[in-house]
Amino acid sequence: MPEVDVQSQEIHHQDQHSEVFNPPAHISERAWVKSYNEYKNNYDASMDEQFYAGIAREFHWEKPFTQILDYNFSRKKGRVFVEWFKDGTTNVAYNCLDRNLNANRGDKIAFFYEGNEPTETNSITYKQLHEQVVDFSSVLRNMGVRRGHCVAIYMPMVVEIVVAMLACARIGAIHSVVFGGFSAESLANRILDSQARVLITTDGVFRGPKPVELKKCCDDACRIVNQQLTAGYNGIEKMVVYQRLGAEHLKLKEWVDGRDIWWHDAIKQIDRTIAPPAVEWMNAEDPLFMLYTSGSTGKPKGLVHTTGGYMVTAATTFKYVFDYHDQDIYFCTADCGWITGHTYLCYGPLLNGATSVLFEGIPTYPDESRCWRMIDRYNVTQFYTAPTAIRALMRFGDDKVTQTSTRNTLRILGSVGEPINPEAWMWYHRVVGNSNCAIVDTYWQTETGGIMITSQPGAVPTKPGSASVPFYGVVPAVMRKKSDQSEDLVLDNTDEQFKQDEFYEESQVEAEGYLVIKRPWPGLARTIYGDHGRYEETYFSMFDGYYATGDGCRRDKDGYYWLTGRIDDVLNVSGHRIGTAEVESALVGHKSIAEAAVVPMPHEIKGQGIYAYVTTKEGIVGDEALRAQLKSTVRVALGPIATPDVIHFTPSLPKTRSGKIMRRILRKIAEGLDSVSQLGDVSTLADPSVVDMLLKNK
Ligand code: 6R9
Repeated sequence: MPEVDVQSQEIHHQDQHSEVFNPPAHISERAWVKSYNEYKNNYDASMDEQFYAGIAREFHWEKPFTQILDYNFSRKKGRVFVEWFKDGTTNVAYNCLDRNLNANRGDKIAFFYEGNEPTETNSITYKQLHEQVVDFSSVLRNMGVRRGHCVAIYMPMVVEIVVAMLACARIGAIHSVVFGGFSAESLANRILDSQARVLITTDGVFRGPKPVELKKCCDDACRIVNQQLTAGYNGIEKMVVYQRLGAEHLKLKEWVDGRDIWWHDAIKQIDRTIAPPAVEWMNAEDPLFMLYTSGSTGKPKGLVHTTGGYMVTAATTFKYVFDYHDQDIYFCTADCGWITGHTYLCYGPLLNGATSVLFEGIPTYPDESRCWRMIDRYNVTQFYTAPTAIRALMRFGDDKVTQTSTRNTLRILGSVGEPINPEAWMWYHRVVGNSNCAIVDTYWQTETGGIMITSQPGAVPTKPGSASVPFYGVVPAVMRKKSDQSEDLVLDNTDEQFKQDEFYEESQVEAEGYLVIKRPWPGLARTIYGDHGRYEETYFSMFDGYYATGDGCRRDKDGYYWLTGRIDDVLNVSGHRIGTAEVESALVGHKSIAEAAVVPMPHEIKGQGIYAYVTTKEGIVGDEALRAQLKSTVRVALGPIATPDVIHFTPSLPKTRSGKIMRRILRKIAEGLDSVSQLGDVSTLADPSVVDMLLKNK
């Protein structure tokens, strides 16, 4: 990787936004890593596996590891596997809590909590959090949860979601957090896949002015689960309900005696005469949690993260990327239903003994200045959010930020979830950061466990729109097509078979193509729960010997990476991954629909919106009423985030002679291209007149 000329404020190639921002001096001075050279030296050192072994040894290991890394990324050579610190034993919850108590952080605040209403505030110290986790681990143990069992969690952002996650980790149970905005059906599918017997939820929650009935959703999910039981699996046997609202807000419509129990009652029932369950010492490669994410096919994948490697990646990336120091107050707006909430709200901060702000509400309630006021209220030093939130808040104007807060304590502003457009980047920098903060655009995935590509705030100059350079131990590469007409990177399912030998790894610094990673870093997910074949197929079959991210990218002359978006059938709506196949299958579930094809469309706030082409069954007219029904069908099946923005009725879909839908054409029409000449090659269509029809019906 070439040196970046940190003196120059301009870069000389054809970038639209060519400004380079050097790390502010006041940040570099106190940062863990103070210069590009220092970053580069560390990066070079991280090419040796001893680098992460050294970091791993800073944590408590009940039995020290003697092996560092063993792996195979090549299917041609056999089973794909990755093992870090394999013969060691440790416990992540112990390292998050007990280790901090031992380091005299017992009275340090772990979380400042702010509820949906700004008046609902609270805080919890490391000691108190530890007590709650130990108690809740007793509750789980009393319900028969043992090492290796899976526990499902469906909760809003209350402190108890972290308690539940850590209590699982403490006794070696695998948590599976399902985002509280997912539908009952999605929750049921995830429960069935993981065979969880215990489900933890809340009665409900207010999201802004709107009540959300989580317990009801769990009841519905359990009904769906109960219709699909298999030998040896009896569905949810225990549901623990944390009381967030109480009876005055929501009448619980259903209460199954013997199955359902209030969280506070379960705590009361703990037998204090017997010792709480001891910390379960886990092998480094034992699962810590699983988390579902959408892929190109209909069924969500339960990515499995293991103990030792994930712990090391979460802790290290948090420390360096947010330049976390002991007195800092860190605020991440992510929900624990997503990987960002796992790594950068729960595990990363706690492993560093950090103080964080945990926020239940939404950035626009009671008004659009909520987050900025919170930054002042808690003296936040690092703020981490998503481009979709930045764009949404930007729309309300600078005054909403500048007239309500000073944000003087801020040092670092993070972005995650999708590429951040330079306009939003500049606003974040200038308005939120008073032109005095470092921005870290962090590229990573559910699969990667932690941040992969980013700038370190005190060390690496930033270019708006580029995630910049790889983190320690991460070796990205760009795969390029030999016959590079570089038309469209996005894979089309009409590409008969993806032909590996048409690709090569670009050795030049400047390159454009598929982003892959060449060797394992500790936090990589090790498998898909119950389906290792699918794991190998999804991530290691495209390019033998490489982990395929599913993203396209460009690498500039300075070695900076510019992510260009997914190259598979995955949408990124407000930073959330949604498989086109999931939406399509929900749409064709409606009795009036024959076929559906879903593609992304540009969306000002969400980044990508959902554009659905549907054909109706014989004799059925596509009208406004049907449109509304279809939207609601998808909402019920998958949850509100998957609701299509546009439903386009068409008599037929563009198909090849072999009957495959040509999504390339549909994507271009959704992007607003409206003449046949702009749509590329349509000669392989079985019936080219379909295109005219699609354009006419727009
Ligand atoms: C952490 C997270 C992963 C997908 C990923 C990519 C996109 C995330 C990004 C980014 C450009 C960034 N993505 N961060 N693209 N710049 N800084 O979001 O995980 O929900 O699994 O999504 O999100 O397309 O492949 P996940």
